[in-house]
Amino acid sequence: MSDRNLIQELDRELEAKNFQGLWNEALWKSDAKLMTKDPKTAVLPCLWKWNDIEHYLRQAGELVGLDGKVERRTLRLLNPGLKDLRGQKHATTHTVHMSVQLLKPGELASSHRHNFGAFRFIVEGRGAYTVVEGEKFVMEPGDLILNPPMTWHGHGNDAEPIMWLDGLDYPLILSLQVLTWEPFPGDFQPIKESFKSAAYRVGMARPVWEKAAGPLAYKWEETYRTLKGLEGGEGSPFDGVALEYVNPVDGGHTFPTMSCGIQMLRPGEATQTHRHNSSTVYHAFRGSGVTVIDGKRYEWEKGDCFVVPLWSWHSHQNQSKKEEAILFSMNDRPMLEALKLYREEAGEGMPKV
Ligand code: GTQ
Ligand code: FE2
Repeated sequence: MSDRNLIQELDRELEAKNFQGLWNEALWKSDAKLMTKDPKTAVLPCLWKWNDIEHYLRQAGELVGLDGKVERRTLRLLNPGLKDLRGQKHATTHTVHMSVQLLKPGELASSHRHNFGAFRFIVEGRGAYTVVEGEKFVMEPGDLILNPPMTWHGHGNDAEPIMWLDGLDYPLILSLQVLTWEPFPGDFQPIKESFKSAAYRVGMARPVWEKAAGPLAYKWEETYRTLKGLEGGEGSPFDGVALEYVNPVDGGHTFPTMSCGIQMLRPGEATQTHRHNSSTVYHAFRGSGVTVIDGKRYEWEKGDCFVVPLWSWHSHQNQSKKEEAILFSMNDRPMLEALKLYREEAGEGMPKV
């Protein structure tokens, strides 16, 4: 027998015993495709128009009730690049999910808990509320409400139709194969009317008995005041007047897995190009502009959502000379930093918008 045949025979024998030799040519060839100087991702840039989101969500609002069979009325933003990947669930990026949720007046979305983290960023409508660990958080446009892993939560609405963004680290938790989910015994968790600790949890003086971050809300009024206060300053060359929603418990990222941000692009402001190996999902909260991703223009207006995949060159521009533009965003940078994998590069001399 030739050496080649002998190797093939060896490979077959190894396979039967759950081994694999890296000398296997086909294997090395497919591995070599991954061994590149720059990271490779299946995540594609994608833009979802608010017109579509709103249209389909309202349609679902008429057709789909929250009757116990439907846990949440949410529209998921699916990345077209992840659809056909074998074994990979549909998601907005490989690590995070963004959905838009509609809750109509008179509706209750039952309480449950899970070990994936979640946040709500309110887009439209006011007066509905979410109950997290018995604490009632009234939802108003621009508010960010954190729903840490394993906290019980349900939503209620006795006001007007409301739409908000759900940000979830679900795809990561799923790929780690540790996902858990439980319904609340008794359907909706009662509100602790007398207990309003969330309001006191976020200041410079904090309760000593709380070791982990509980639910909390960043009210739009305060966020906007900070943005406006920094308006006359330098800002970030890549992001304009950009803020991270810092977690007050440890001063770190919003979640151990996800970071949320809000950035104001001043009238006519155009940022420098850069790239990093975290991916970002954006939502245009105010104004309109264009984001150039690897040389391609993505024009966005109020309500639109879009993805900037990891390692793609990108820059933003506010196209209005008069109005400010405000982008809300989420990214998976904390996951990469925790693993000491985070990298970024400035695109010196890269063409701008
Ligand atoms: O509102 O609790 O978009 O559990 C996905 C999973 C929303 C929620 C989502 C959830 C929720
Ligand atoms: Fe949930």
